[in-house]
Amino acid sequence: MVSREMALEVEALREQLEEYNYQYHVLDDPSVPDAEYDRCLRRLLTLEAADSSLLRADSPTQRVGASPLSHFQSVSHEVPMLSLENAFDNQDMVEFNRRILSRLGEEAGSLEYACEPKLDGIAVSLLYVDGVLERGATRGDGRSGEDISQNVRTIPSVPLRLRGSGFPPVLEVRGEIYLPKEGFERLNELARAAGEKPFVNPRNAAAGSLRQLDPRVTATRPLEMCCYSVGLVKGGELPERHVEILQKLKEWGLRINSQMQVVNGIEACDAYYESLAVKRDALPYDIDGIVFKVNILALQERLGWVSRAPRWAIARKFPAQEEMTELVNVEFQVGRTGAITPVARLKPVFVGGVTVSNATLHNSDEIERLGACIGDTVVIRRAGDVIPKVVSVVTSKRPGDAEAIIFPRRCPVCNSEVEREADEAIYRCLGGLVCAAQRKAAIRHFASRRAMDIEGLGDKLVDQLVDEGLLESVAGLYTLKRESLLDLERMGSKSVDNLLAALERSKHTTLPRFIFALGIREVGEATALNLANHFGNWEALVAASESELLKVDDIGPIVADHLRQFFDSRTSMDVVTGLREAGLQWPNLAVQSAEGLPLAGQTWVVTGKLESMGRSDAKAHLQALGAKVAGSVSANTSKIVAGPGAGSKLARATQLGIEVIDEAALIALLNREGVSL
Ligand code: 5U1
Repeated sequence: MVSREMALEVEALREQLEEYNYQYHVLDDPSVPDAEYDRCLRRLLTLEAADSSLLRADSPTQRVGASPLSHFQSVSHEVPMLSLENAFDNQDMVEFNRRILSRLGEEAGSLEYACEPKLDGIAVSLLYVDGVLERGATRGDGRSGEDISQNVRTIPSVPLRLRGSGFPPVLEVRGEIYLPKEGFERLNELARAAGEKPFVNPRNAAAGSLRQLDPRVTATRPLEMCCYSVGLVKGGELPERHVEILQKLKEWGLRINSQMQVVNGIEACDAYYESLAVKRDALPYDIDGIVFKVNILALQERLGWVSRAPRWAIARKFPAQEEMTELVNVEFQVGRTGAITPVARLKPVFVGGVTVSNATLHNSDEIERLGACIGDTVVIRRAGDVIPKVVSVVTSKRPGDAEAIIFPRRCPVCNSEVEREADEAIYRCLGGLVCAAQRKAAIRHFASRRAMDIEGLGDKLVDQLVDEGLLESVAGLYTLKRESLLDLERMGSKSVDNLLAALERSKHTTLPRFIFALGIREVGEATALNLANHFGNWEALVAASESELLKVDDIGPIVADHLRQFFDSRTSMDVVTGLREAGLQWPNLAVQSAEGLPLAGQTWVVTGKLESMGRSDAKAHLQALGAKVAGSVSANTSKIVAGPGAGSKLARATQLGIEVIDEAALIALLNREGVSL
């Protein structure tokens, strides 16, 4: 017999868990760490296990209750799930608006449009009867789809029971199930680690996850649901405007898109499209366009629909991020550290808004995984500023004369031996500075803006200087003769003077820049800054033992080893001597003790995109205030600064109950501490 107290506690726990879920998944504003959620869930599981009469299908414990299916049942959509007409430019939008205005006649004027991103996921329908999730189904052909209720129930942003009151007794909600970018990366990292084939893109991963017959597999996939309309509605009243309906869905516990806006007139639709095009890459999910809908339902009804698409809505597409093209050849590039990267030479193809003719193939493991051959038709993906990559091979289109890709046994530039380090997917040329490719890359890095900032020393000039035998190492830059520079292509006397002046200016540098400019493996700007602050001068740094190096913030055994190798190398240190003899100088730094500084003793983590200052500046400012800045979140982390796109680090911090601040709060703190930005 269940006691009244037990029944009340079960009810209270369910309500509490639903509230936590709502805050986390719908409002994006969790109020408690994950540990508290888990504690309540465990307590509820214990109580329900003690007496099965307490169990209910809509309990938060019942998300993964069901056993695997043998197949999915077919379900018919009483109200068909429509698709959308596409617009590819603003002219198509103007036409769309004109058609609507002419159908509606005079009274329409400047129409109200609801605008929101079109998520690149899988369209689904959720059926709620008396507020309880009865069924989840795929769109299928729009008239009938598959019953994926078991899988849909595992998605935390799908409420098993609607919140509040006032929802129609029968309410079918429609939307997109998708994998956020971060979840997709995590899933693929796990797949790679397990030696499995990674997913090609987030959409395929979401589709594959929903197609699982075993809901326990779906439950491991970080899927989310975002709602954009209603289908079948019986009983009850819904508001008169589309966005008001969506606001209601949000009140009832369903996730809607936070970018949604109502605008007046078609020009404003164009402005919305352009503003989202700029934001597109920073959004935590993939979108393939913007959906515009006539906002007033009475007008939607008057407009009706034609051949499965409503006349009152349209999707204006962004340029495709994936296209097919031919893999014409594979070349091997040697980088600054000798890493050999296969680069796909492609038949030019327009993708993601630009013409792409090269794409990275990463390493030999990736070529093997793709199973690519020269002559293959391949799928290229270019999202935002990301380097285009080959994501898959269309094997059905393989020509009879396709050729295998053979990784070179010797360096394609200097013919030195090539080595594959244990646990590394990368082959490296062992030629060091003997290899012209490594020398060129080292010089380019040395001259780059964040290193020695030598204006006028472009890539083409570096190529010429090395190829003509005028430059053996970065030290040689400072002994270049005016006459030999004048002999080079595109080098008039003005360019030569400018370059010589830039070289002269660069001699007055800072210790962190100098350390960074040397291009020591794994020593980026932040590490160079840590080293400079810790040791204060070059001599102390060079004399530091491996164990002393390990005391520096963020330096582990691998970086310490690379540093020692550099300092122990005769060739490297000869280059440094050459640079100092040429007059390179920097002020020594006071060795900083964090003691007494405002953030002394604190460990911070910076993650996501920081719009105005960038992560490396944020780190440098925090370190200047005495904080340690770590690369990963642990129980020792004091605070985390999270910008848009923050993923697993933010999730872990939330789980551990660590305080999270955004860039604005960081700037406010830096201002309070008198840091000039
Ligand atoms: N954001 C959004 N995506 N999407 C897809 N709204 C939207 N509306 C759709 C579809 C297929 O269809 C309407 C006709 C409800």
